[in-house]
Amino acid sequence: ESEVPSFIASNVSQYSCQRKTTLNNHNKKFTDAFEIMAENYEFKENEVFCLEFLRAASVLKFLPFPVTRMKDIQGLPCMGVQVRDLIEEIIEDGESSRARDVLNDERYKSFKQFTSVFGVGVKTSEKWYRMGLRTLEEVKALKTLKLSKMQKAGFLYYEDLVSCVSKAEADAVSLIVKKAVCTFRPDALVTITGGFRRGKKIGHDIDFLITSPGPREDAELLHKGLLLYCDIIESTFVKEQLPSRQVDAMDNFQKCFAILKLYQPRAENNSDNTSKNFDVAEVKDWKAIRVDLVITPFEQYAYALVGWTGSRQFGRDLRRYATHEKKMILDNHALYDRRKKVFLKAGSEEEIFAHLGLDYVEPWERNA
Ligand code: DCP
Ligand code: MG
Repeated sequence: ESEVPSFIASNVSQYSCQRKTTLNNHNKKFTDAFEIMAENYEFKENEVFCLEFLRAASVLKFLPFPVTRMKDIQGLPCMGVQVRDLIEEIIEDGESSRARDVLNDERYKSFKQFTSVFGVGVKTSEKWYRMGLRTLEEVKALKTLKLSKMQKAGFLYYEDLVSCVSKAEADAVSLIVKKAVCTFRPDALVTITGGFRRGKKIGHDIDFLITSPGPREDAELLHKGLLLYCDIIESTFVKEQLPSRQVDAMDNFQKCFAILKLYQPRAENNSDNTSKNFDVAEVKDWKAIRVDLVITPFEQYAYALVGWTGSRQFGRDLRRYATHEKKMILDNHALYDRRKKVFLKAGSEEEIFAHLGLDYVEPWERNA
């Protein structure tokens, strides 16, 4: 007799692409703890344990009620021993000592700081940590340290980039990007993807998908104007190539990890700037914003849209579902049916779900 009578735990799919997960999370205190555990395992490059906690978090995000007793999770998928222990602890003590230990762990704290810099991932963090570095101050002070162009930009605009992007800022940037793209490609289609497409009110970056009908891909598009930092990755997609089987593989679209200079009126939100900067004339009237621009051929647009809308966990489960339940291979470019040995074309997200035999899941229900 759970709070929601119609809810049957054993009917919950292990795949988040068969669940509808909105942003209305009734179990945040559990999922926050799981995500801390997952991140710690990610820093240790323990993918199996990392995914175990991410899958469990995703199941609890979907639950239509808050978990208050162990009985509430009976019959649910992805509830391994580690996960159940953590849930039990949080039910009993209101918080998890294991998650708290992670938050206080020296290595975790250093990796958390290091990876907060644009261009710094687990590999670089590992290297810095082994060198004895523990804080960003120590990294910055070590003048002999060789930084990539991306990392230099990451440090230069650090404060702006760690303060998240708001929906209003995303909308403002969207107008700018659309205007810029349409000046030389009037028929281009520019779509916000990522968290903002799923209805999130804040994000760490803004993701855009750009395509235009017709055969020509626009290499020009990314090679101009308005960017503070831009790292252009050229397309490496080869026609007829099979979708990648790697779970978290990068796609091969031409893309640009950029930092955009968003001018904004010096309003109240710049007040902390004023207090640090006594020279009022110097007050900065712009904010650095992380933007990902992805250029896709028109016929791959629907696949790219599903992939870049995420969530990351939703995407992982779609691919896992395709592989294990349908003998198909899915990536951000295509869907390949291994039995029929054909590529399945799709002009919309709905068609992709239909090819996979899945009920359509709206973008705002993909917050797995
Ligand atoms: N993605 C992808 N391939 C990549 C990078 C990302 O398919 N190489 C997908 C998974 C993500 C989505 O694109 O769900 C957007 O990536 P983000 O890291 O920007 O994630 P979100 O937009 O979901 O979150 P945030 O609010 O942190 O930006
Ligand atoms: Mg994003």
